[in-house]
Amino acid sequence: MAKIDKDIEFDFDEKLELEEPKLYRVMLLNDDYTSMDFVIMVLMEVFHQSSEKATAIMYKIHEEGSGLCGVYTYEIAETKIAQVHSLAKEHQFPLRATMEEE
Ligand code: TYC
Repeated sequence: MAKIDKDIEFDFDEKLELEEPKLYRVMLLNDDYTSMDFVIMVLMEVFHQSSEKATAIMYKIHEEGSGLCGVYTYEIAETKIAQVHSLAKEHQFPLRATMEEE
């Protein structure tokens, strides 16, 4: 293989290693109307949290205004947020989720 080809191959590999996807924190926001049980259900079903962790996260959101549910790539984070909003609408709760870059 010619030297020039080796150099191109090396640069290509190095570029692949450096390009990691950005990650986004998905947060749930507190409100006065969504039931605690519904938030716990969302944390378990959408964010795959255990019952104990889901309960702890729900109380943190309730007390502090928002809380971390999980960290994902952009498209997964967007899908999780859409799932939360769809479930909330279905059950007539105003629950909102947002994402912020890590
Ligand atoms: N504050 C709500 C209540 O008292 C519970 C709640 C917790 C709502 C977390 C939203 O993201 C939330 N029923």
